[in-house]
Amino acid sequence: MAEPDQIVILTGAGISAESGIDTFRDTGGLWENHPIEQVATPEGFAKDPELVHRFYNLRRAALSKVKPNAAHLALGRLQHEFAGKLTLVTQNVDDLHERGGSSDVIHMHGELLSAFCSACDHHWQQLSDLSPSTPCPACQTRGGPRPDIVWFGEMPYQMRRLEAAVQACDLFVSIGTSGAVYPAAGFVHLAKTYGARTLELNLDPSQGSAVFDEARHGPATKLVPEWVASVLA
Ligand code: BV8
Repeated sequence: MAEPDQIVILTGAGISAESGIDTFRDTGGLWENHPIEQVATPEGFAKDPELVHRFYNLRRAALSKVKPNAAHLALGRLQHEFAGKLTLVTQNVDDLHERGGSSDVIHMHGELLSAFCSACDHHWQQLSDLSPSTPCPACQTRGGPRPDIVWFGEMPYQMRRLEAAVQACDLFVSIGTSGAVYPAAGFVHLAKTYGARTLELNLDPSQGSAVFDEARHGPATKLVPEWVASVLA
C-alpha cells in the first residue's frame, strides 16, 4: 500500500479504557447505572439538572486521577512525526489525547473540562463542579451553565470540517469505538465512498466491523503503538 498522506483517526471510549475511564456500552459501563435518556439528553437535563450535573461532576473530577496510556502517547508521537496531514477526531470528552501529546483534537461530542451558558452561549473552561444554581460567569444567569457535552439529538461539533477531512483522506482509522452512535459511526462509509482505505483497531468487532477493509482486535495499548510504528517506519 502506498504511504498514506492524509489520515483521519476517530477514537471512542475504548482508547481511554486502559487508563481506567469506563466505556459506555461494555459490561459495567457508564450507561449501566444511568439510562442514556436521563443523563445524555437535553430533556433529561431539563427534567433533573441536579442528577445530570452530578453525573458530569463525577466524571470531570475523575479526570485528575487518570493518565494517558500508551495508545494516547503513540497518537501524540504520530502527530509530531507523520509528514502528511493528520486529523484526530474523538467522541471522548476526556482530555487524555491532549495530555498524551496530541493537539488540535476535534472533540465532536464536547469536553468535560468545558461548559457553556444556555442563556447567553458564553463558553469557558470548567474544572470544578457545576450545580443548577451556578451563575454564568458572563451573564450571571443562575442555572444557565451546562456541561459542554453534545447530547443525543444535539448537533456534534465541527461536522463540516470533519466531513471534508473524511472525504479527503486516503486512510481512515477507527480506534476503540462500538460504532453505535451517528454521525460518527457513518464516517467509515463516507471514507470508503471517497476511496480511502479503512482500518479498525478495537478490542472486539464493532457494529461496523464488516465495513472496514481491515480490522485488528486487541487492546488499544498494544494495537495502536504497533500501528503507529508501522506508519512511521
Ligand atoms: C445527532 C455525550 C442530529 C454524552 C454522546 C437511529 C439511527 C441512526 C441515528 C439515530 C437514530 N436515532 C437517533 C439517532 C441519532 C443519535 C444516535 O446515533 N443514536 C444511537 C444510539 C442510535 N445521534 C445523535 O443524537 C447525535 N446527534 O444525530 O444530531 C441533528 C441534526 C440536525 C440538527 C440537530 C441534530 C449526537 C450523538 C452524541 C451523543 N453523545 N456522548 C457523554 O459522553 O456523556 S454519545 C456516547 O457514545 C459517547 O460520546 C461515546 O463516545 C459514544 C460512542 O460510544 P463509544 O465511544 O463507541 O463507546 P462504547 O462504550 O459504545 O464502545 C467502546 C468500544 O471500545 C467497544 O467497541 C469496545 O470493544 C472497545 N474497547 C473497550 N476496551 C478497549 C476497547 N478497544 C480497545 N482497547 C480497549 N482496551
